[in-house]
Amino acid sequence: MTRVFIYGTLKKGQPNYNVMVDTTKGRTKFLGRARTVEKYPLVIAGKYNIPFLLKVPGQGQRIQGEIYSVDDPMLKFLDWFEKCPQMYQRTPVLLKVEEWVGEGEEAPQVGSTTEALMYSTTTYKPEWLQYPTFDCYDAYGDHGLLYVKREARD
Ligand code: PCA
Repeated sequence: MTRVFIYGTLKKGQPNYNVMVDTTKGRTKFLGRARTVEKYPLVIAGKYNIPFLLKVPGQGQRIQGEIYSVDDPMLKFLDWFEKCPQMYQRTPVLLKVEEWVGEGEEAPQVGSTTEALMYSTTTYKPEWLQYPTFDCYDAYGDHGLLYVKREARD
């Protein structure tokens, strides 16, 4: 099992959450919520309004998201789904735990620091660094940049 930090469309209530609970792809277990220790620019970019966490630590905001434990088939599926490593790269990130519901011996304390893997990107257009940043992605937020699901793209 691998711990993954989810900050975008795969979060609960977001357009791709169905993937996280699709048991034909693999298994996921929600462990809790956390915020990145470092700031990152989380922007919404491109004609499909895709959320991108740019691998530029120190800029932007501390990002809020969810930690899941995923099995190998699900991890493989998520890599495919997130076009990793072409579009996003899956790399470790330091997190401060805000809520923990996962059971087991390795449960971190709320307020402590833990690590997980996340899908961020080093391949972005320079102008994206000027875009508004978000700390907590919501596809349906008042920014109006509604995410375009894969099946609806042209
Ligand atoms: N899916 C991944 C990365 C960005 C996205 O939309 C996530 O939710 O963390």
